[in-house]
Amino acid sequence: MQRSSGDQEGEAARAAVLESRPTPNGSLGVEVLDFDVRETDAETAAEIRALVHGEKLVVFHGQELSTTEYIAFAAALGQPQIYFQENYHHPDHPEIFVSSNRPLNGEKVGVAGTGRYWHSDYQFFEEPLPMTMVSPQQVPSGRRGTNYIDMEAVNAALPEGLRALAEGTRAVHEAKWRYKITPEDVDKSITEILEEFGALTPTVTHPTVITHPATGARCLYVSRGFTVGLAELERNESLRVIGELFDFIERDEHVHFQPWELGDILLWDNRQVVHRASETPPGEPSVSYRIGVYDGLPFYADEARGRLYE
Ligand code: 7UC
Ligand code: FE
Repeated sequence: MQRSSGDQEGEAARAAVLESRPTPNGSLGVEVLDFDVRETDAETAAEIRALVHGEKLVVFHGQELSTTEYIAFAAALGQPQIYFQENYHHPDHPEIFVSSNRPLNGEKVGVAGTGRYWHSDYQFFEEPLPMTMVSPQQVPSGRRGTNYIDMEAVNAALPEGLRALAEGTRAVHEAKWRYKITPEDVDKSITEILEEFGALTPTVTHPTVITHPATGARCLYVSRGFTVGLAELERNESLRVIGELFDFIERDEHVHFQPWELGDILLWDNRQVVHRASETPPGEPSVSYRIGVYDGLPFYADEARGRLYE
């Protein structure tokens, strides 16, 4: 970050303590050098939040943290989230969302293979999750990591026709199609499961293009994972337009792959990127710990806040 002269107001204006450089082989994000996240104080926390808002993805390496130290880092940055479904929780630490295909102390823990589709976390709630961090605990051999797409860049690159169709609309989001069956669901019909989970996660809308509350960046805010339509368009037209948006968003040239190494923490801004977990090769272990962080700002600056869909 640049040292700014004089003005001590605002997070981005403070003198930089952290050193960072662009991620190697990537088009998105920075990696922070020589910093132990256990040393995060109020000033470095403000600087990290500003770095996430400015760079969208921030990667820390070589962090050997206990679960409590990991949660303490999240708490230094903001308010750690408790995920709304308990079956995702770490048994001793509800702040930790566990994506794991390996038992912990002989018991199934968390959910195996989460987020293997393009999405932004909590997009299906009226107040989505501003920041997510993920720390891999067991990394399978071969290619494993998280894919990201910069949605400010995508918005700027949208073909004129698509932009005109999306501009001024609200996108409709639902979680129920991604619901994962739990032992309690045995003997229920698919319809019952959808109704029950749909009642817990009612359909919401957000502006299709959102304005970042800290930077003013304009970001396309839809994903194939959770977005089911555009509210103002007739059903067939809505499906056609979101299909075109998804195909444009997911073009190979828009994708940044961030590989996982043990000791990494990947921290990103859900307002500005969509992400997708890479596949784990069959039989390989894959365990990661996620913590969501509320960064103290509204999710977006647009007046029309998230609301239920009528
Ligand atoms: O299992 C998953 O893919 C989790 C997904 C439904 N939700 C993650 C989130 O925070 O939006
Ligand atoms: Fe996710």
